[in-house]
Amino acid sequence: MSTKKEIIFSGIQPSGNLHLGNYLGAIQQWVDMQKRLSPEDTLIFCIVDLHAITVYQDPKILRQKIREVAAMYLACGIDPKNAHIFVQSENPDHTYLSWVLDCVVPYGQMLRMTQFKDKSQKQQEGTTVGLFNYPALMAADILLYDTTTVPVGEDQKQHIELTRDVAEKFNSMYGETFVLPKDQIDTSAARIMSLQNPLSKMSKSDADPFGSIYLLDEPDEMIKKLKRAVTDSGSAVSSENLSPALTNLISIFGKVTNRSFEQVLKTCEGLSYGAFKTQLGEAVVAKFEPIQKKYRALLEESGELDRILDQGCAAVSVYSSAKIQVVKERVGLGR
Ligand code: ATP
Ligand code: LTN
Repeated sequence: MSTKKEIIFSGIQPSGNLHLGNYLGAIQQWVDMQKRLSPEDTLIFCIVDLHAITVYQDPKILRQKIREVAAMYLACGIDPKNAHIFVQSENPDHTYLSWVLDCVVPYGQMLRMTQFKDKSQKQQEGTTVGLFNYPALMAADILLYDTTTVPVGEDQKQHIELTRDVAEKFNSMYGETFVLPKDQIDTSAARIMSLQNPLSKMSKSDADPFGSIYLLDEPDEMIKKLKRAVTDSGSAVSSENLSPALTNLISIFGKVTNRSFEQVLKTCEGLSYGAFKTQLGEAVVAKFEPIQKKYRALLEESGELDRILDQGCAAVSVYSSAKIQVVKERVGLGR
């Protein structure tokens, strides 16, 4: 990390079970950044429950998922001594700034958001104004803390571009207020694809359970899903003929064993698809078994989780409330 003070912010929606894409595209980067942290840097990881309700969530399940996502951050190695972990809806500064930004973001730019186009197509008449405004709330999350770097998967790139644009526009309308953040995308895991359809991304909201490996899947389930993963008409791993499905599986293998794509390809060259998938399954299980153990222990010790989330929220509120004061003054809100 550079010598300049970094403020890192990211979040995941508690909208379902976390999967390999969330881990490899987001959480693993966060853990790596934490290892390279310098004492002046700040890490903030949020459970973005207000974003989750842009698509209907069963209230009882949502409450449970919020705790589960928080426990999963910790089990994967985020250390509350280094990072603030908090629940988005517990800090009302996010919704406050979101409204102000709604009044700055051009409507035409919001219409171009590809995530909205995809999700609204799936929701049809269930599409809400919240789903449309989603990127303004995300911009608020990021801008409240003078965030410099946002580690995410590739699908979030456009939202971070919009965040920069809205920050720039606000600064030019009202005076220098927000820092322009940049994204950080791990190109080797930017877009983990569904195991059943290598042209669509692995996603919490995928209806086909065989498309995703969930971090809490039982070991035999993980192995079964990988065995069932679609490949192509070939029968053995060959660098001559790499289909999107095989490329995805090799990327996953590389990431869970800390090797490059090329290293995996070299050692697996010539292996039958069956043998390759068995090795991959064993590697995925070996990676997640210790995380699952830690996760279960954390959920049992529920007091500890609450303490961490309370402390996280108290700490971030100090930053965000100061920023809201500046925003009010700049915009002329209140007395
Ligand atoms: P949903 O299906 O509910 O929209 P999701 O599975 O896309 O959820 P998010 O909560 O939107 O997950 O994403 C959390 C983080 O995980 C983001 O940084 C996102 O870019 C990353 N991410 C999600 N899916 C993938 C994927 N398939 N590959 C790489 N990164 C991913
Ligand atoms: N939109 C993100 C989740 C998210 C987020 C953020 C990520 C909400 N606010 C701020 C980074 C920074 C997604 O992954 N779907």
